[in-house]
Amino acid sequence: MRRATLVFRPMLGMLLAAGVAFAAPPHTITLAVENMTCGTCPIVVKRALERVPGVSSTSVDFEKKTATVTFDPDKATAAQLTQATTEAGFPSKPIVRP
Ligand SMILES: [Cu+2]
Repeated sequence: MRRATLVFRPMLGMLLAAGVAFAAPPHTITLAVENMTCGTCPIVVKRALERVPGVSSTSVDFEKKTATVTFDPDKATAAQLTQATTEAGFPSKPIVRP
C-alpha cells in the first residue's frame, strides 16, 4: 500500500502540471468601437461582448470609444468579439499596438 502511494503521487503531480500547460492563458484585447454616441451605448456593447462564450471580463470606455475584453482563447476568437458588437450595431476592430 505504501509503495503504491509513493508511485502514484508523482504521477498525479505530472498530470496536474500537464493540465495547467494545456489550458491557454486568457487573452486581453482592445477593440476600437464605432457608433457609441450616448451613455447607454457602452452598456449595449458590454452586454453583447459578455454574451460571447469564453469572455470573462469586459470594460467599455465611452470617451476613448474602446472596449477591452478578456477571454479564453480556447473558446472565443477576436473575430467573434467584433462580430458580436457589429451585430449589436457597433462595428469594431482590434487595436494593434506597436
Ligand atoms: Cu447610445
